[in-house]
Amino acid sequence: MSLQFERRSHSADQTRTAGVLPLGQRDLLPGVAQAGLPAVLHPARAITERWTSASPVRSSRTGLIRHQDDGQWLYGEAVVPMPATGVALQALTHQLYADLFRTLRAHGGRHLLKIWNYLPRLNAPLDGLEVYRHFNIGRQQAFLDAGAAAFEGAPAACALGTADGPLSLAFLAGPQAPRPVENPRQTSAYHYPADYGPRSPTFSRAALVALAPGRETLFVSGTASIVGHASVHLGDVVQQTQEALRNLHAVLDAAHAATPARFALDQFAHTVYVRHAADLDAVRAVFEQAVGADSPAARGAVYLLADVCRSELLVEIECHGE
Ligand code: 3EB
Repeated sequence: MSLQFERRSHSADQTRTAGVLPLGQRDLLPGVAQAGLPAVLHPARAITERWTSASPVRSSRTGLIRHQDDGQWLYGEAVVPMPATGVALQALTHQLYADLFRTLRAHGGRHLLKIWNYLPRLNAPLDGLEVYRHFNIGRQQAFLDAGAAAFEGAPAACALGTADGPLSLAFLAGPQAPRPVENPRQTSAYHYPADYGPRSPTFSRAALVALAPGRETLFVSGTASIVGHASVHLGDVVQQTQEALRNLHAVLDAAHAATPARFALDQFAHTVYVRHAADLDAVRAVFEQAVGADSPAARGAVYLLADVCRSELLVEIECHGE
């Protein structure tokens, strides 16, 4: 059975669609960060994103995770209040990911494909350590406890910051382990030196999976202006966007070494995270120049207002496509 992605922009009152229960859905609103999701900067409309399945979907709950399952594909999500201390944030992150892995085991050992993480005040210090670094401690420990691949073979992911509100995550899992893809221009995130935090992030640069027989899909993690493990083009949002695009091209090249499928960035569904709303036009101009202003990628791209995992990074792009 196949899994489909669709993205629609509409006026905010048209959010609910009658009929099929989607495997997963999220509603993004212009100007308002809600339910732990970043606000839409462009297009200035509400956006509904849905993962739909051809099979009937069952909803259930495991600990903090609400999930929908069609027997093959599984979409889970959690929205929880942000803890007030670093220790509590580590413990909550650990609990969320422990419940996530419990969900996968309870469904016959499903495999993570892609995870979306959103944390309030991502770059702010909390009890002497950045919020994102506390999160990485809890996340990595849960991967290790679950015997899940915390290093080579970790799923694709992104982790972004909202101004305030709850912490949220969502994930997609499937029947087979995806093939991880790394980027030769970038140090694997799970091998970042300790300067970036006591525990490394647990994600691969991309994950390759067949969402239908013979239909290979590439989930690309949040991709920023990092070369090796260093942030580059500090203070220059145009060059950071160009560098992120070079990294995306490098990830696709690396994927091509692992599959006969051929991916094209101008056909992918992109989410572009912009730290400062004032940078939207500059980022968009670079992105549209790179993929072609009339391409499906340019016409379908959604720009969200979000903090990126390192305070010096101004832009991050995630995408998927077949
Ligand atoms: C980076 O390459 C930028 O912690 O799950 C990108 C994608 C980033 C995923 C994560 C972080 C994460 O390190 C930040």
